[in-house]
Amino acid sequence: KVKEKTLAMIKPDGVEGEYADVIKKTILDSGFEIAHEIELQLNEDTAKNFYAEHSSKSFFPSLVQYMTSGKVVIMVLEKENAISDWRALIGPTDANTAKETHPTSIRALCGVDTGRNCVHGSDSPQSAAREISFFFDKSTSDVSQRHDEL
Ligand code: DAT
Ligand code: MG
Repeated sequence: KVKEKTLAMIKPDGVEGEYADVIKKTILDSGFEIAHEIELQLNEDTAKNFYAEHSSKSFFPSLVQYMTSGKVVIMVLEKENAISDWRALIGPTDANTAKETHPTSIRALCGVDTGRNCVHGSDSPQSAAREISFFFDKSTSDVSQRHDEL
């Protein structure tokens, strides 16, 4: 079967809370390969562009503030059904819902509420393609040039 790629991100409170290693172990134990990985600090423009689809929402300023509050770890995950399987593994957007209904999910593990939910996952093949090329140079596995521009 054909492998699929998705974009995963450990958000600032996940990195600060030192959840990166346990999240990466969960990723590997769940059969994903980590094809690329970078750690960086998002600036305001990058966070706004990444979440452009939410720019008209009332929570947008706090989302941008949160996403620029510390370093993030961005990964390209690869396996069959990577997009939907990663969404299932992270759980619902609201970490409180995750704790109630998906107690083994990553957002149940390290999320706080709807806004601070510690991880991101692409929600569709279109989003995955956009988000992977947003952070990583398509033609090469050398990401340094691309992320130096962010
Ligand atoms: P997801 O991250 O599950 O794809 P989304 O795309 O609807 O969720 O929203 C993107 C991020 O925006 C989400 O991870 C956290 C923030 N967010 C969404 N809804 C929110 C709300 N009602 N209040 C505060 N932040 C919210
Ligand atoms: Mg989303």
